[in-house]
Amino acid sequence: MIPQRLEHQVTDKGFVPIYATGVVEQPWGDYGTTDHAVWSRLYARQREVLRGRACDQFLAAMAALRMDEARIPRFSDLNLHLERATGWRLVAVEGLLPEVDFFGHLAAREFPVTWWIRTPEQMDYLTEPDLFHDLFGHVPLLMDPVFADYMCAYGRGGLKAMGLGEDALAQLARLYWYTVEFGLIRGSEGLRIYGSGILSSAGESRYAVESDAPNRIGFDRDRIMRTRYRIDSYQRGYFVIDSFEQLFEATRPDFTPIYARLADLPPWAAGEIAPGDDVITRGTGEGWSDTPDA
Ligand code: HBI
Ligand code: FE
Repeated sequence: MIPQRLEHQVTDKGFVPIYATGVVEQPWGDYGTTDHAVWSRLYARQREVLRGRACDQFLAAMAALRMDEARIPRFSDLNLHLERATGWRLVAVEGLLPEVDFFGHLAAREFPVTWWIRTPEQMDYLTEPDLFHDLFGHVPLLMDPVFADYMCAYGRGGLKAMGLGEDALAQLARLYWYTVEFGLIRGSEGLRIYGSGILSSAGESRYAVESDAPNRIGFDRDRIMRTRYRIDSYQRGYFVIDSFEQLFEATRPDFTPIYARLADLPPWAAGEIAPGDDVITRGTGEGWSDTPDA
């Protein structure tokens, strides 16, 4: 899809054209020395942290994409690899999009990437997704054919859920949170990371795989869709898939009757173990605050 130019917007990076559904042109020439240095430091740190912690598909995709470690990549360069591998392409956006636009992009196999990068003071934490989270965290797995199809199915499911009300959207958001953002996968080498929220965080990469504090529970779609999550701390529970095929298969059925059935059941707290859970590790709960779940 060629985005339609709607208007221009003046930002602190200059005069940026705004396209339909939030798409802008990546203002690559406007990145400064500090922007490239932040990318480079974050990239180098995660390259070390993720060895032996990220799943093989992520590590292989990073090698295939040949992202520049010294400078922020141009989305147009990455699109050459992505389009050939799975038909996905990146579009630059200002930040979080309205759900309808976000789902529409995913359904069209377009991943919206926030074009701006955090400041050196925000190396370890920021409250909204930036370029490092979106590009480093989300984009490599779009090179994997099965994961790429899961993301597209999620977008189509999201568009459909928009007509079904808030309960359906809340359940679908939990599925996204506990898979795309904070998912773990188990293989022959043990637990590995595939969730982008973990992959883009040095602290949570170590915590999610090695800490005794969180629960780790075998993937269960309906259980996840009933589970609250944390937005201001590391997760209290992670859900563990065996393969991306398992993930994709879980999204194959029509969710409409599933949403209706689950809406009548109470939600699980973020740190809770539910009856019937396939408990891989039971967390100690160390360091959990008494603030409420999201
Ligand atoms: N927009 N750019 C962007 N990136 C996201 O990850 C995103 C979004 N809008 C909505 C959204 N995520 C959430 O509502 C998901 O749960 C769908
Ligand atoms: Fe994200």
